[in-house]
Amino acid sequence: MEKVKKYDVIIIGSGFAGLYMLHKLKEINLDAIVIEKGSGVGGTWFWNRYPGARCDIESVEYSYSFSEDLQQEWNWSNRYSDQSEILEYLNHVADRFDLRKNIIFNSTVLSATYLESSNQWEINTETETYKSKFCVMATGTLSSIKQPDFEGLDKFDGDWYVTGKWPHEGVDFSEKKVGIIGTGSSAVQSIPVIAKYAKHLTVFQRSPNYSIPANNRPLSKKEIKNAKSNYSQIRKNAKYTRAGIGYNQFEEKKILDYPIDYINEELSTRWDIGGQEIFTAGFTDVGTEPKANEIAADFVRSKIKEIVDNPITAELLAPKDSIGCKRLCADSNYFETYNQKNVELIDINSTPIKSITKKGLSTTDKEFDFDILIFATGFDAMTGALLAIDITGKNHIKLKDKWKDGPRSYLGLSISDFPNLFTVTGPGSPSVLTNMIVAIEQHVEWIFECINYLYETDKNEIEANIKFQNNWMDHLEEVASNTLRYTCNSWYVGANVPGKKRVFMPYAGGFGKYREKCDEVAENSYTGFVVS
Ligand code: N01
Repeated sequence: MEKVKKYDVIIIGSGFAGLYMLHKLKEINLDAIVIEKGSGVGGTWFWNRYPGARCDIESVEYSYSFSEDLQQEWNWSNRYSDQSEILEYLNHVADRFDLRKNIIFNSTVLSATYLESSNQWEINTETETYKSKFCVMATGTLSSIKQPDFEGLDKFDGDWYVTGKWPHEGVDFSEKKVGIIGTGSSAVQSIPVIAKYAKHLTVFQRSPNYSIPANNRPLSKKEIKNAKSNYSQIRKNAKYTRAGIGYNQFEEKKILDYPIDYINEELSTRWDIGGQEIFTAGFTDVGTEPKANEIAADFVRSKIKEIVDNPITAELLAPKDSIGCKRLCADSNYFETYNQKNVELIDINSTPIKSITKKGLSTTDKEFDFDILIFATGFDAMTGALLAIDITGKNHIKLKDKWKDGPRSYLGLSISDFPNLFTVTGPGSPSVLTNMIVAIEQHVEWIFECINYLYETDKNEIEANIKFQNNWMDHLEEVASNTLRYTCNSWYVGANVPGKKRVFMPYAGGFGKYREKCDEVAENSYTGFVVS
């Protein structure tokens, strides 16, 4: 019988979170490994290779802060770098910090079971069994794709792709008739690029999305030099802002306190600078006050109508719900693309998709022929990747049962009945409402300190105290219910996955405050946790 491999810590996933967690644990010489499904590092940036994929937080900020040498030696080419450059950066990090030898690639974790008799996690992949004292889920928040389940897909004669699992070799669209379903961030980024090459592109839209121009451009030498000499201040600011962004401090102004001319001028300036984080940083009440929100929403709707030539198309592309309720998109010529002769928009509310056919797709109105179909239909966000693993805690409790009415955790870091299991940017933490890299670093450092504390104090187990967990969940719900994000059918509340319980999953109280809370918990010997 093959010997079970034993470690101090097993990390699942080698994206931004898993790589940094591994690096930290190596610092204190713990025996740690990462188990990774893909053949390379990168997580979301390994899989999401669709045309046009790039970050929507400026690269200078969407990068690790933990190593001064790393931030001084790495040069970002663009304001918002594309997927290939971010992946190159993560490969550089893996090599520079000598992480690869502790990563097991091409290995999917199927189950994780807590063995109470030995205080160990048993991790099973398709072929191996591992054991460890601690298990860190660095599985990502938008990493579990919604598998397309359209009727008739198996009969389609052409090629089809999912944006979140794009082929490494790329896709040739030239002379092809292409159909794309979905108009979220992935579609908004890919549509302009596909439209450049395809003979014809048909976009099937269920709900329009607000999008702000990214105004992406190469960074000048001066800007790079400036960022490098100010990194310590930028990073320091980012740690205590609402969204983990250091450059663009939120203005403490309220739309409802200003005349419309001033508001339009302010929003125009921000629209011209570009970037969803710049646009939203102008006024504080857009996310909470329906009247303020309507003014900002109206501004964007009028921009869409200015850009799009065909008034019927423009009307369809202009969202009617509140702005920022779903995550804002950042685009490069998204709305402009609908002025191209080879691009057409189909509203599938008025003419729903009946099925995928042998030749393409059929709506209640028409038959479409396609060579290629693309599904930009999103993710089972925040819980999908965790629940894809059969996780069993104390007393044989399954995470999928414990979370059947929505995820519950303490601080998005730990779950009662699941000792020594940590979730990086898990549901219950600010996570997807922040600059993910700043949120990841904060969690990794907190988990690192916690594990270190347990070793130093000779403790075996830590898990969330159920009372504190319940209080945290009540607080999360209360904070979220005071925001407009609470009100719409977004992936923040799981509304995009049929059958998923509607629960607001990330913590909306702001990153700075959340960090202070986590620090306070650690400083007080982990209040709210059962340490034994
Ligand atoms: O997914 P989405 P995404 N029939 O869920 C439609 C991050 N991200 O991959 O809105 C027809 O936003 C669905 O319609 P509706 C970012 O946080 C970041 O685009 O449910 N349509 C929607 O239009 C983002 O928010 C970047 O009515 C169906 C679309 O598919 C998150 O990932 C880039 C359908 C899905 O949009 C998710 O973005 C990309 C169906 N059965 C992603 N099912 C950056 O810029 C779904 N849709 C860094």
